[in-house]
Amino acid sequence: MPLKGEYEPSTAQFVRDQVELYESSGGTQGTTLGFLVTREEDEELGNVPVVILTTLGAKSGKIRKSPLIRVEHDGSYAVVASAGGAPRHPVWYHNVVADPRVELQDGPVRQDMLARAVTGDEMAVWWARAVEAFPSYAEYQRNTDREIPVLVLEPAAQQH
Ligand code: F42
Repeated sequence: MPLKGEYEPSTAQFVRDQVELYESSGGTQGTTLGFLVTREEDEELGNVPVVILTTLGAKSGKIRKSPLIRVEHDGSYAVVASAGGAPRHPVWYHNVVADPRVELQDGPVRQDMLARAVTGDEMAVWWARAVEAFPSYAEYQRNTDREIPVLVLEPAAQQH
């Protein structure tokens, strides 16, 4: 069931712009890292694919949308709360911890998903997949004492 509420764009202009282009193009444009890095860097990185995570604001109850690196395996996804290696978790992470019902848009496909934290061996498997998709994650983790959390998203329809 899609999340209900008033959309509140991010305070970061590049995030607002990427979400706007991604959604208005039906997931055909703005679908790579190009908004976070230069076009040349994006090409060098192999045009890293990006998904849009929709969460419910833990305090405001508003709809929040965050472009994130696409890390997918067999229909499940991981979202990595790296925030560029910042000392604090990104705010969207707290939203998902507070309410695991999220939406994920991967290109033209938008799904209701349920999020769960992963630890131990499962975390190691998903972390390896994340670093393979975006090697900078490993550098971010090296540069911060904060353990960068990973949440796995599975289609809500499959869970009863
Ligand atoms: N960030 C990542 O962490 N991981 C990625 O893989 C990633 C990839 C990526 C690719 C492209 C791109 O353009 C951006 C990318 N980002 C990635 C950045 C990501 O989209 C976010 O901008 C970043 O992670 C920071 O997320 P944030 O939620 O901390 O954003 C802040 C700036 C923000 O929007 N703050 C809002 C504000 O008004 O200041 C509040 C947002 C919010 O959810 N508020 C909650 C509410 O209730 O509404 C309050 C929650 C609380 O507990 O305070």
